[in-house]
Amino acid sequence: DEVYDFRAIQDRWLPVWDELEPFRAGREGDVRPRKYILDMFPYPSGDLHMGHAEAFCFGDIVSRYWRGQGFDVLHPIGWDSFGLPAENAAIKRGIDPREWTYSNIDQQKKSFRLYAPSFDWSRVLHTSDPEYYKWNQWLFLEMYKKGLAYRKASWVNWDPVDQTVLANEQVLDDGTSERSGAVVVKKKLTQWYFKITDYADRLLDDLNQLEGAWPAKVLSMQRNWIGRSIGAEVDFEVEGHPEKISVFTTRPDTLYGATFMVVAPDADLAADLVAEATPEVAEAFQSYLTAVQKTSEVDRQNAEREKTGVFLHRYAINPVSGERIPIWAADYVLADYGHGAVMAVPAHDQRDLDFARQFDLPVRVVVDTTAPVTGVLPVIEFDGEGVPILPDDIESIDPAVTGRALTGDGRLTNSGPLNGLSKTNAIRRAIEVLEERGTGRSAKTYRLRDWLISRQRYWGTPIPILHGEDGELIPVPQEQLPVRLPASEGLDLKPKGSSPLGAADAWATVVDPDTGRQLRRDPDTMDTFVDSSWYYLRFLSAQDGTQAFDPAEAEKWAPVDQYVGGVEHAILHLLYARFITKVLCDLGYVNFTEPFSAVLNQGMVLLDGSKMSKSKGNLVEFADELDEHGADALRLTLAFAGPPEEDVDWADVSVHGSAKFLARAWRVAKDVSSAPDVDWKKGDQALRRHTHRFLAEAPGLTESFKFNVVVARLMELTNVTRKVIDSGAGPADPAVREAAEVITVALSMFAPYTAEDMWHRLGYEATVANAQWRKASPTLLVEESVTAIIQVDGKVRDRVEVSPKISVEDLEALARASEAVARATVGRQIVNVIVRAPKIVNIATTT
Ligand code: ANZ
Repeated sequence: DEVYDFRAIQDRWLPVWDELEPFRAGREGDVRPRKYILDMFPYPSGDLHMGHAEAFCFGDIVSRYWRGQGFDVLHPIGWDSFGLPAENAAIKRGIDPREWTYSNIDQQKKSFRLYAPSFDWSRVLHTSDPEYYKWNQWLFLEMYKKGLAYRKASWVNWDPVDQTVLANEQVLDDGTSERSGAVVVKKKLTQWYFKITDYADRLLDDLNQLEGAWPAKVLSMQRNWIGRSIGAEVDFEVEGHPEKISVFTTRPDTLYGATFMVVAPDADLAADLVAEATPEVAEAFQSYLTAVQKTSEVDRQNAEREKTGVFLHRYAINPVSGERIPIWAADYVLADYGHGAVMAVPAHDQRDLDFARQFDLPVRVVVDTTAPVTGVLPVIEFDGEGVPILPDDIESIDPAVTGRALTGDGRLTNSGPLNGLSKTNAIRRAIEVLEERGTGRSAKTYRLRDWLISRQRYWGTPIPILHGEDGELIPVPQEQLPVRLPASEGLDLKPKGSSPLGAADAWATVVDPDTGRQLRRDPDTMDTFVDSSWYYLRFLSAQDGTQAFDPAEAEKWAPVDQYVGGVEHAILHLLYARFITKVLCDLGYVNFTEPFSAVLNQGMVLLDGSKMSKSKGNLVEFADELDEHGADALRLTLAFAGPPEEDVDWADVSVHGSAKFLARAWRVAKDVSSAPDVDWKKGDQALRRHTHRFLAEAPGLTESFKFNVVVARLMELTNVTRKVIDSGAGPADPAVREAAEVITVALSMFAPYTAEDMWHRLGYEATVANAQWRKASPTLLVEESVTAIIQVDGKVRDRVEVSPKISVEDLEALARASEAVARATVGRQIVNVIVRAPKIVNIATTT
């Protein structure tokens, strides 16, 4: 007897699929509705790993499902092939980053081919190809024209190991580099930025339209990252200084409680203020600044840290009270948030209070938090006995005494025109007062910073700008794109703080054909997040040499219906792709504002509870698993392991179990002995009901990503089918064929090779990938019935067909409604009814 042999099955069908190219989307004349399913494209470091196996398995289930539902599905693949790891590996091994990158891509392509995700291979792209990065340069220039790409000198995050700048997003919470692990320091450099802050409101507000379709966690991470604060901008005159200082505050209601001002020592403003200071003050400031520059951002934001600062011997004037307040520099104020300066209200802000207590500055309460505010009950704390803890006397809540700032609601006091108002009303009134006097206005501030895109590294997209000796910036004309990367031969790629491209003299020097003057190419390359911010559009026109993408194709396919990938991209990549999509929409290239209509984040593949890694020595190699168990068993195992959003522990799964099930399913198809045109209606009714229940439930389960449940239902249906084959009408029963076909089509989402072989054995042509899901028949979804007997005074009077699950009440109601029962009880009274659902009802009457 023939046995299930996954290797033979793989060898048999792979060449057939290569020939058929069943996953080419958008063929001429295809009128099916469309779906665009996208997996986050891989980075070519080595071969594919188990994480890839999992993510691409889920994306493929979704793709194959929608094909089976009658859609023309676009499921493309490409490589995110620029970036530091290639360069670092190249430096370490002395080989060309190009060679390293493309040989890894070849390896991954081979592995993918065997793993068999349903990719449209005609649209492959690699971001390191000039045909691709040419359009990064085009995008850059489009943004430059609109003022959305600009240069500025500022303090940037500097990775001293990789010797390159990092975006804020690439600095971890502990202040180290996401890439090298080095402690990130600050360095002042002139760099290129994309003006993402212009889009902050839209990036925030448009998240509302993704509610429910994106993971809630990702939405909240995006919201926090953008971090919008609403409040006011207040202008303060400075004695003996020509310019006013503006501060951002979320609490303009506390303006009368501002007893000093603090500026960030590293803000230009601070340098301005000490410009005319006495040598002593200037010196104290300088040495403080030097110390601050060695302090990490994280330490500066740590509220627990002891407050430090220097008095600048200057005074600001409170615009509403006219009060004169001292100006200090302190590092708890950040240079690049708001205006880099705060009005300090120590009574109501903890950081300001800590500072005031450290340096003996006045504290003035302007919100009486003990006074009740209409509609808001004061918060009272209770001790263990349930006795309210109340302050003994008013002094006990004085912040200057307790060291605790009063941040709650209350009534304004010591505040002139604001006295008596609640916090919310006082905020509104304070803004009105400021606006009337022209010394302030309502304002918003964001945590989001502009996107720093310059990198001082080799393996990336050259920035298409020429520099004149006078500092003039000249965009490279469109017809000269791409600006190709020079060969790496002869260049020192080792990080040294300036881009290796600057040393490629022949490449970097350009003579202006019109004027004959010498120009130099910008030596920096773009952050690779630029590459991935729009790649989903390039797939629509991957071979188009005349434009980045065809807007007509974008109209047909985009936005992406389902995006699948890791939660590690929850902030950066998704935010940048959303931003660039909005830019392209504003430029008229696309007619939608969000790139990804739905996102699925897969969990991680762990081993023994921890993340797999080479250094831990707990790596399960994808290639080994693929070789040992075959693509289908591997894919099925990943789908069956649990909800896709959750982590999978490889120690807990059974690939053997999956392989056994595949063999069982395969034998069902092999055993079917009826012809394809057999009349299903004549088949075993119980099996047919089971099959149609599966057909009714599997689509909803698949669409809500409950792949593991679908697999479980498939296993059940396979077992029931096997029982019918081994008994009753046997393999010739038409219901057996029906079940086998349904199993085959559904199984093709998880195990395409096995399903293809089953499809062939059932008498059909390749490929099962084109087979359509059948609709569940409503009549077969009605439950089986049983016959209930109704007796009156011990005599059978009626029989009714009821559901085996009928309730006692329903069955009694049916019995009482029976005409036969009515006839049998004429002139009598029912005194007792005993119901044994679903079989029997006994009615007793007065006799
Ligand atoms: C006066 C005030 C009184 C404030 C009060 C708070 C409470 P979020 O919510 O994070 O936006 N601030 C403004 N710019 C700053 C900077 N560059 N570095 C450090 N702190 C800065 O915080 C806004 C508040 O943070 C602002 O409101 C300001 O202090 C401070 F009872 O102004 B507030």
